[in-house]
Amino acid sequence: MAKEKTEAQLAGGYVVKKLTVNGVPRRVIGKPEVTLLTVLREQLKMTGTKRGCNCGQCGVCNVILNGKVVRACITRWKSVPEFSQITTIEGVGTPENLHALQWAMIVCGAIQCGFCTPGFIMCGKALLDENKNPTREEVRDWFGKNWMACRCTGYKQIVDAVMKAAAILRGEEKIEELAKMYKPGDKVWNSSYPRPSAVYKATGLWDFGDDDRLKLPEEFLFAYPYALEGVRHAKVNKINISEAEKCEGVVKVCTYKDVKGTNRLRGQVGCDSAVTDGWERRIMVEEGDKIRQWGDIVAVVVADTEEHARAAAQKVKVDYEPLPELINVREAIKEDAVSVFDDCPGIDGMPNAWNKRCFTKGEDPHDIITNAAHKIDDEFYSSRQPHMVLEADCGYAYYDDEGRVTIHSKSCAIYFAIVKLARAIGLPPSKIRIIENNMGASFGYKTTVTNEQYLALALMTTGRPVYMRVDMKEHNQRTPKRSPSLMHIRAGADAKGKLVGVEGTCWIDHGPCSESANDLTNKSGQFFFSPYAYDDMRVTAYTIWTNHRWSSAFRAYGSPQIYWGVETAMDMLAYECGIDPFDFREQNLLEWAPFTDNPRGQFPSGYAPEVFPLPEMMKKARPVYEEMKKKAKELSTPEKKYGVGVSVSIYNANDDGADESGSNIELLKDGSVMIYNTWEDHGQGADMGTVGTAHEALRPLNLSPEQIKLYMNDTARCPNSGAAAASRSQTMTGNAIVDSCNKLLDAMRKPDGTYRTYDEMIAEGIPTFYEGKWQAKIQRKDGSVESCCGNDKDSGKGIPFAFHMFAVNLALVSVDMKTFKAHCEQFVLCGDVGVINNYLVVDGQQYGGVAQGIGLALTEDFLDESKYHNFVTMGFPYIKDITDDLTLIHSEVPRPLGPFGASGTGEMPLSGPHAAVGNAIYAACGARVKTIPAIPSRIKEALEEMKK
Ligand code: MCN
Ligand code: FES
Ligand code: FES
Repeated sequence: MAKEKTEAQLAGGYVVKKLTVNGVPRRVIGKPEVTLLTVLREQLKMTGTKRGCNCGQCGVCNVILNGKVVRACITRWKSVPEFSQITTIEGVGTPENLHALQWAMIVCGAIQCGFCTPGFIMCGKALLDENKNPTREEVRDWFGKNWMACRCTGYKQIVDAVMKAAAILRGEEKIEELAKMYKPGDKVWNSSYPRPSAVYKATGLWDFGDDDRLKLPEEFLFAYPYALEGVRHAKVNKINISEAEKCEGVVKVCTYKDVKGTNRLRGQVGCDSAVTDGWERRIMVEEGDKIRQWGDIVAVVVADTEEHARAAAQKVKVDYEPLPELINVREAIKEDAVSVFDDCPGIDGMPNAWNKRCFTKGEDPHDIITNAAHKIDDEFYSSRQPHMVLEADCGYAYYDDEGRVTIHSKSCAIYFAIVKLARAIGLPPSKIRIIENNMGASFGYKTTVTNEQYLALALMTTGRPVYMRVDMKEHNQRTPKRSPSLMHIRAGADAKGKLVGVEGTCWIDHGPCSESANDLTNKSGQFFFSPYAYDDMRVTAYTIWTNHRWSSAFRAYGSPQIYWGVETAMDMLAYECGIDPFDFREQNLLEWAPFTDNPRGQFPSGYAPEVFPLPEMMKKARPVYEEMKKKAKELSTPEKKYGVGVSVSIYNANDDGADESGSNIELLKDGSVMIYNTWEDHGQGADMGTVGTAHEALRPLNLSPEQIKLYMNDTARCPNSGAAAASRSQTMTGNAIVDSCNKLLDAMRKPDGTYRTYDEMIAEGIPTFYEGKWQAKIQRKDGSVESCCGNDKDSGKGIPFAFHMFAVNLALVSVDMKTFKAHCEQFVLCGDVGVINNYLVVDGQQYGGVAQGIGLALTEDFLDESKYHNFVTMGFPYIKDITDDLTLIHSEVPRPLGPFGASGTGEMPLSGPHAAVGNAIYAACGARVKTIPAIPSRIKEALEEMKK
């Protein structure tokens, strides 16, 4: 303290320091214990520096302090030396005058959601300031040492960017050349044109929800949703808010009694074969009802400040009786298990295993498998993967000028959110407006409502605008996760290694919420041994109620679960047959037979995909596989063993059944166009997707990409494009964009084939605004089309999907035979996503998806909420956990009904990599791990099992 007095003047408990911030001398006042991050963001409004984990585990808050990169969230104001030089992202470069690293991040495709981008740029700049000639490994070590986390990119393109920036700084490459990469008139479709938002993300100017908070009008209140810490299952007798109401700054303490509507959120939206509607999900816990999971909200405290709201929440008293907790699927399906919904009106006495979905093909294969020359019969378990976004849930709400409850949030399904909310909060849909905030990624959890209901409640009960955020710990504890799946799989092959029958039962742990359970549970059947040919199949899948986290969408929804079981089973069967696992898969590929009755050519739902590029993809992948096997053999020692694993996966690129999308276009006076749609942007690149597609559709107009303007993701102004889910936007919204562009072109086209100007259109009274639409359908050989439809619940028959994506995954993995730790050393993804709109985007999607797949295979899990609430305990894959030896091999087979031949890509790269990694562990050391993540104890256990 004495030392501090000499460094700074003390004034009323505040510490005043003279500093230079981004070259500007300033006198800054802060409380000694607050963090540098708080001073920068909350006081100086330098929102380019982000707040993520807030505990030193992600690096989004990096600044350069006296030449060293520091994480501002763990740097106390009192420890910042007086006269320090601080550089934040705002001081690195501007859109007109970018630093080399900012340029490089943009043109290397290293920016997706952009939440981590300022932090990486600060960290990378600090390295380049000292070393202009780093090796890739030095860059990776540097980011690793500095706890840099990115959930979107898989890191490879970020390292590419640092290497490129280093080359620019050494004078070997010129920024001017990068700036000239695109020339007007060039094709934007099927190119590497950088996404429009990248420049703002690279300069810290892209505001996310919590940045907006600091720029909202002063009258916004703060709303804090309160849940009982550690309670997963309990009968609630009484909720007492009287003490909380008396606390300083409190405007209102809301309970279920304040909810004007049914208090039950609608869950199932857009599924045409739903047996559940999700009405059991409460906004607020009711007296006399139950808490069914950690994080069920009992009160929302609205106060003048966050501090006051949080303090008052601690005074809410709940009288409850604890009940036995069902936190895993094995316990929940026991005969004598307590029922999660024994006292829920409408679903009283419902068993924990429900929503039975059956898929059948040919004969019952049970005896066929029993009598087969080779067979496997085993159980597999896939984990509760956490999404681990770097931006915690936040949002705000107010009444707009038309009196609508207007909610800004991270929603990636803004029209669905209205349907989910309306009856529950007691408003007609027309009185609700949702606007998507810039998102620090979602990976699907925001397909549902997580904070919108509390924002609406706080706004409607106080009549005053409100802001809400939770900290990262609460975010992780309360948001939904990927459903774990327990799978019992049997499969048989004949003496030559041909599949003769497959059979499975799957139990999907969905937590205490039925929302979207149909779609998810169906995936187990839809993709059961889907890349392969066989005559006979039976699959039964159940949804299971438990008291663990409720399940939401997570990238590749449902497919990592089933491919973990199926692709591990295929591997085991290959070894049983004595056939190389690659050969075994290749010789059993689906005998693609569209529009026939041949069961060997069709998916379990009884239809064939629109194209089937897997045979060619396997051919391309084979030499790579052989090379990797050779490498594994050469590298293996008794201490460290190497092996190569393969998996094949297929996933859909539109929503189940009757999916549809809309997108509108308007010709503007200056000859540019405005596109209106709700292609929500998690970070995947909805802006680029829209610009690339529209630019191609409008090529006759010879527009520059800047002349394609975007008005996106506001339900009051944009048509319903559906959710940015199911990898459906490029196909569904892409087609709607093309439809609207075609209508505009038709209207603008003159008899001589040239195009009218805006003024000519107006003069001739021709409308300048057009609505585009698209419905999911398949095309028959004779050109006729048939609409998609959902799966029959007893036979599984249906045509749920119009578009598909394909992957062959190859992993080279090492296993340390002392520690039993596995590491993925090399990964090759041979993928087909149709014709590619944008290579930077697609590469980024695929690297990032593979990284999440490696994480799923080896480290990521979400068990007890009291421990699994930070990135380290949840097994976040940092840069050194993800190999830099990542290769993508693109096959671009055009889709007959895809926009310019495109399919989707978002979820393809996360469907199968984990299974390739698991199979590589077996190839390396003989440990057959059947439960992911394959942590050292499981590998050790599997090795011991093998020795028995
Ligand atoms: N694309 C392309 N060419 C193709 C196919 C797609 O250039 N042939 C581009 C599209 O233009 C788009 C991107 O790839 O920019 C993804 O397109 P698509 O597969 O249609 O997926 P959506 O736009 O519907 O995005 C959702 C999808 C899903 S379901 C999840 S979950 C997801 C994901 O994409 N979450 C993400 N990718 C993510 N990426 C980031 N960074 N953050 C998330 O939260
Ligand atoms: Fe500071 Fe994560 S390290 S916010
Ligand atoms: Fe890194 Fe999204 S781009 S977290």
